[in-house]
Amino acid sequence: MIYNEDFETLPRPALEALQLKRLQSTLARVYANVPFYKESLDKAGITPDDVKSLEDIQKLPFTYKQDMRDSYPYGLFAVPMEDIVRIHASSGTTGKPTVVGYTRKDIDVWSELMARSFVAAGVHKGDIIHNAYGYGLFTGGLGAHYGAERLGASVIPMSGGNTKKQIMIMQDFGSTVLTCTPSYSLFMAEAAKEEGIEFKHLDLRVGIFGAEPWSESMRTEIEAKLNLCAIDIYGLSEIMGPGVAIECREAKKGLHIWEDHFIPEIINPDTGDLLPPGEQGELVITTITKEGIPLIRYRTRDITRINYETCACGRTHARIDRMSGRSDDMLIIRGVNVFPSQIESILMGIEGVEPHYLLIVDRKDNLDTLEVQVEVDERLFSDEIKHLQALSHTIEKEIKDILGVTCKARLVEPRTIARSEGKAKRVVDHRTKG
Ligand code: DLL
Repeated sequence: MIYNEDFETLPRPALEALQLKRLQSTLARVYANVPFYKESLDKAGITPDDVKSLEDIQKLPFTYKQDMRDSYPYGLFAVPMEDIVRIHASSGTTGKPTVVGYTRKDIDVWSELMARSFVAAGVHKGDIIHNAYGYGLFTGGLGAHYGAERLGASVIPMSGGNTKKQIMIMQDFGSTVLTCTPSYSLFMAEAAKEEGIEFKHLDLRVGIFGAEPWSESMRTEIEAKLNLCAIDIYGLSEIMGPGVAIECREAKKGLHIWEDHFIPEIINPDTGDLLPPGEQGELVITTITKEGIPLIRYRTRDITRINYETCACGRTHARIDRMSGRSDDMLIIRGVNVFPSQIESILMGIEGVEPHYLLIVDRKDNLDTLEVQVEVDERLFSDEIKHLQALSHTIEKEIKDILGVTCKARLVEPRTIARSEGKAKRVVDHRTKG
């Protein structure tokens, strides 16, 4: 099923023509209304009229998260405050949050793109959507909520937290779709087990998980534990919120990015040069219909690949790969680059290891150290010490063989690693950065 057949299956030449038209109009708007963009285009010696083809986008300067921080809170807004009907913010790890504003039309477009995303994931009007993304400044809760209402499904506005109650509601209300972070879904699976409730007896069919990196092996684990089809959804508040891209149920191979509203590019993060399709690099997004806070060539820091091949589902919009992580979350351990998701993939492939882990990075005697704390199966934990030692050894060896990183595996008892109701914290880095 396709929600908006006309736009989602638009032949690429028509799609690209639409993108160019929308890009030109966005540039004219930001040049006239946002001093930051007037300055940055003037500095680059470009006027909106110089953009005559989609390739010309490469002439435009990038926008960084720091630019949003520098203009905190409303400096990059392109419309007067009286036209802003909603404000969200993303909490960075340091300093002030990044603030975004939406006009009524922006909310309308966002709702449509979330509705499209739901349908791509196999959700329909008759579904009961249990929405456990947090409601508040975070875009997850309200983004999914408005999309569910636009689709006409029944949405349960749970937000995160109170996990036991979540399970009861899911069971009693007959929820068929679960929306939350992948890590929270596993926490729910665990809580249900403690309550003696089996997911296979619930009505859940589909889970729409995102807001944090997760691996293909984590998907397998979630699908087995929650007895549903797990779909990856991507988004970021700076660009809109959830629903920038989603996997289609038919192929489950890459996330369609809604190209009639966003222009994606993959660049080499060090040089800023465009990379050919299929090569891994940083995702850069230009919004081409947003009114409140349009962004030109926004550096997402998310690492992925792009694929323009036609998809089995009939959608013509490009697909991006499951995110490997953010360039700023990439760990450099004794010179080797590692994403937490790569370690996750290895752990999930090892028998007896549970999907709860924490990476502790430190520096001792000028050498980086990595400790991989991971929970193990209850039965294993009460097993003989030599089995645990063998398991630690396997983990250390696989990580060394596959990623080239030396680590120390520390097996911990079930339920010792903190659970998350939102985005999971996977890394504690004790090294002083910079
Ligand atoms: O996390 C929006 C969202 C809500 C997406 C619900 C999906 C579902 P922010 O809080 O601004 O917005 O965080 C955005 O989260 O740049 C990525 O690094 C990461 N991220 C989001 N979705 C995924 C995903 C929301 N599916 C940042 N896989 C992004 C990996 C993701 N990382």
